[in-house]
Amino acid sequence: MGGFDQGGAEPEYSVVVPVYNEGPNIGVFCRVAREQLPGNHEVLIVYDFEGDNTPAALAALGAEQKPANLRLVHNTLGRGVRWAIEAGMRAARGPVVLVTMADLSDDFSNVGQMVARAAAGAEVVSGSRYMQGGKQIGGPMVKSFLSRMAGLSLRWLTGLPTHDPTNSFKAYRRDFLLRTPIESSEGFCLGLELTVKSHFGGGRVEEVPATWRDRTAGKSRFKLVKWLPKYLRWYLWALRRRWLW
Ligand SMILES: Nc1nc2c(ncn2[C@@H]2O[C@H](COP(=O)(O)OP(=O)(O)O)[C@@H](O)[C@H]2O)c(=O)[nH]1
Ligand SMILES: [Mg+2]
Repeated sequence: MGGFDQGGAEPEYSVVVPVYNEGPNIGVFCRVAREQLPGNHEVLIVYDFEGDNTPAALAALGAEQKPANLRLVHNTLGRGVRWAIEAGMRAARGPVVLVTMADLSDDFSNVGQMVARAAAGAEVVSGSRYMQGGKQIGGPMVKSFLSRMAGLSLRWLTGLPTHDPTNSFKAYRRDFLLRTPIESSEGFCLGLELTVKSHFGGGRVEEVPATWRDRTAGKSRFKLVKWLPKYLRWYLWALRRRWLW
């Protein structure tokens, strides 16, 4: 990837990784990030509370086992992944912010393309499991089904230019994030919120094929029943924006 001077203060992109007791996973995450993330970037690991086991596990790693530009960010905005992601976005220094997960649910093969498209003007670039070339492996059937249906139907009903607006694996332009308040109260639905806000605000939304895998270690903290209404809010918001005014 071209772009910024490797020695400059500003990285080409920032990688935001929310963590909740990912001590057992973070070493492998760091290795894969070192090996596979392209270009000049920084990695921001965002934890919520002092007792979280991720910072200690990171401290036990040698410098050569971690991404070169790693920053640990203590999220003080509020507990939970919704606030952790925003804390990471606010701490990011690159012009493009990539959100991904510590359990390595996202495949990094197309990160270069996602970042390049955001750098070229797309406000939101969705990693897309439901377009040709994308894949979803494992995870609860109901969750996958609802997420796929939400994405495909929104695309048909509102013209949203991605098959997969609910995937959290996305690249955002930081200038778009800075002028777009996040209203979602919890969970991961801020990804859907930002995607529909960009599109209906006149911004460019694009997608790149992505593969998502369920975690192999630890437990998912995704609360399907509790968070469903939060997704529905932005689903209906998009429908109204398309058809009522
Ligand atoms: N900071 C923070 N990160 C969280 C929280 N819950 C989950 N995460 C992180 O969000 C990412 C995805 O979480 P996960 O439970 O695997 O969700 P799933 O992949 O949708 O099943 C992982 O990196 C988690 O460590 C939380 O309450 N706070
Ligand atoms: Mg996961």
